[in-house]
Amino acid sequence: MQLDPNAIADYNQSQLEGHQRKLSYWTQEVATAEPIIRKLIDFQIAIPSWALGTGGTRFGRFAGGGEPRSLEEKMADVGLLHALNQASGAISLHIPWDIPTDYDAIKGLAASYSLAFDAVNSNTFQDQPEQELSYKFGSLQHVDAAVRQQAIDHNIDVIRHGEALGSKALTVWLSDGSCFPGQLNFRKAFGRTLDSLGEIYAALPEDWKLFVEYKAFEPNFYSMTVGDWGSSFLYASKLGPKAYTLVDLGHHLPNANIEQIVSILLNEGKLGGFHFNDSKYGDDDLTAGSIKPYQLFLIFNELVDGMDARGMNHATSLGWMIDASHNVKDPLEDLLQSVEAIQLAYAQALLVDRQALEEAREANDVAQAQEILQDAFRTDVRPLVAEARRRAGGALQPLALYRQLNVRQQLIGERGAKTIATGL
Ligand code: RM4
Ligand code: MN
Ligand code: MN
Repeated sequence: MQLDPNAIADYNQSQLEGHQRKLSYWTQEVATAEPIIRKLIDFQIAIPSWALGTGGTRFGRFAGGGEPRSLEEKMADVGLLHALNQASGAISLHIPWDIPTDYDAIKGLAASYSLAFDAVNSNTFQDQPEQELSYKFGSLQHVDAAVRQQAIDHNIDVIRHGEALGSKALTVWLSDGSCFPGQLNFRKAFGRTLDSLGEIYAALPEDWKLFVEYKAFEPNFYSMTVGDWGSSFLYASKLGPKAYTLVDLGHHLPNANIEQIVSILLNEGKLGGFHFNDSKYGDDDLTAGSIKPYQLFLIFNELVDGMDARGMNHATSLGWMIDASHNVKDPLEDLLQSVEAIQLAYAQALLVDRQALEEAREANDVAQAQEILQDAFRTDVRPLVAEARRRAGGALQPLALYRQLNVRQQLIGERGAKTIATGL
């Protein structure tokens, strides 16, 4: 379905007075309001194709209605999100869940929704029905060279799909590792993985990036071959300048200081991409900012600081993506909430008085340094984010309008009440 183009304008008109009242404080009192709004307008967060259906756990999956049945319908869903918030202007495809059959038609469809193709993702963590060799004991690390070759070939195939669509990056997330002590020779597993990644790297087009995503545990529970930022950084450094580390917020051990990790990787020029989600325990894949919004802000604080220190463009230098797949909410509502949470954290980070913060640090004024950060975090920046959306042509309150328009009901009418999206 396409949104009625007048629906957003009519809705915004009905909300305008209240919005302007809240915004007037910003436009009258805060000198940085305008540049922050402009940065927010530029900042786009890619939507992964696998987040458009209801997720599940290994105990079950309770599909919602009107889930997209094809790549075309997944793109239509991202098109809806982008029409509502003007901040979800890219889709990230997972191969083989989303293999395009007609590239031109898919590219045309993307253009009609103003969507770009973000990083493409390979999948060697599942066996596919027609696949010859199994990944049960790993893919790029496998003891059998034929399995490694099959996984390498798959990744190169994913690059070719991405090239045809205009993607500029390949994300490799490996489930490789071991479940029991003694199962794996760590040194050999690292070496084989590095060699395999090297072959994939060699097949990258000149202007592409390779993102090496790490994860501390699951599905392997004793060791993960790309288990932390240190090993990802090592692979990326050994591979070369087109290889970067990708940070997925849910892929750390509890209480890890992710903001410090981000700061160091950025400073080394090796942070490439980001997967946003939130968690209480592990890779929970909950809505960004739903559990630890202060942590999300602290991460953005380091991102803004580190990108500015290197003169990087906030919107285009790194790959920004949501990677969440929760079980109980309408996926589109969830994604609208995630994008908003990310924008709020970004806007708050832009508010931080960096000069005052540095002065407090140099003076060892710990309380003042904390005050400066918390002052930004406790500021209600929702009017700024809403204004950025309005100026870009989106809805002042995307979730409220989504509900008012009964979008889910319309999707169920179009697609049926019992549809299941490919993906997790
Ligand atoms: C993994 C990881 C990857 C994602 C898959 C679906 O846990 O986060 O980024 O592609 O899930
Ligand atoms: Mn991820
Ligand atoms: Mn994950």
